[in-house]
Amino acid sequence: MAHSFERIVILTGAGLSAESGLSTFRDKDGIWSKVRIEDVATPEAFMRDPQGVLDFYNGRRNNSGGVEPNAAHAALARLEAGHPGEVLTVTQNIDPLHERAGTTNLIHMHGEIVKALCNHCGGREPYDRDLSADDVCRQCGNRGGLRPDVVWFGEMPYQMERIYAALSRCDLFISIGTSGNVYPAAGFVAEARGAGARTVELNLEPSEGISHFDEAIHGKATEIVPVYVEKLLNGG
Ligand code: BJW
Repeated sequence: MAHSFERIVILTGAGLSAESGLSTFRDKDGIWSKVRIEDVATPEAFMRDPQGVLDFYNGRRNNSGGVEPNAAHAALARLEAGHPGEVLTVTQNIDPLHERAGTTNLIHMHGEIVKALCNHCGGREPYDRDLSADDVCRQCGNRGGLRPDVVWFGEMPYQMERIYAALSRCDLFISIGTSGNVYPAAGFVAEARGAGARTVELNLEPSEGISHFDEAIHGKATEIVPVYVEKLLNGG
């Protein structure tokens, strides 16, 4: 009988949403070829130029509103629904496409573009409008501290304890659409492998972490993820 896994952890990155029309970061025409990380994705950038940073994310929020989950998001939701064991999806993506495809056991480790975070009180709220540098927080009433609820360089990603606990118990780790440049996410494969999990990469091209994977399938997410998921759901 084919091997079946009990506890699966899936890590996803920008490549998963690329075919929905959202830009990746480090590909040739990616986001970091157009803006500098130091200007938009650090707490220092926000202190220096709050409205500039808010405008960048307002554009990203507006962009993600009209896009739809693709066949790879849908396949991962089918895996969660149909797999008899546990499936935890950890995404680095700030877009809402996993949940819109139906995934529920989901961690947005780099935050969510559809929420705002108050620098004054730490409160979070759903936010689908443009943020401006003099908006007032509905929870504490302070003006000027609202920012997108996203994790910038130098900030701690969300729910790390829960993620490491799942990595230490999983028997299959699947990394999809991520270049393996950004830590701590880039270290998850080594963590899972160290705990005895089988490690699989599904990506357009070999990632930085390729040597840590037991198996790699390279191609477009919408083509390779559904095929891989069907195989898993059929016990292999
Ligand atoms: C396809 C495809 C298709 C394309 N089908 N595939 C040295 C100095 C300073 C800091 C550090 C340092 N060394 C390590 C650090 C820490 C730092 C870090 O990792 N830096 C590295 C760059 C070196 N990390 C952090 O700061 C993190 N926090 C942290 O470590 O906390 C601990 C701590 C706190 C305080 C003090 C000390 C320690 C936080 C990282 C936050 C990352 N934030 C961003 C922005 C989020 C908001 C936003 O979206 O704007 O997250 S950066 C950006 O990169 C975004 C992504 O989630 C993340 C990962 O990118 P991803 O998803 O891998 O995208 P790409 O573009 O890189 O890759 C896409 C892949 O898809 C490619 O391989 C394509 O081939 C593929 N692809 N089309 C399938 N159709």
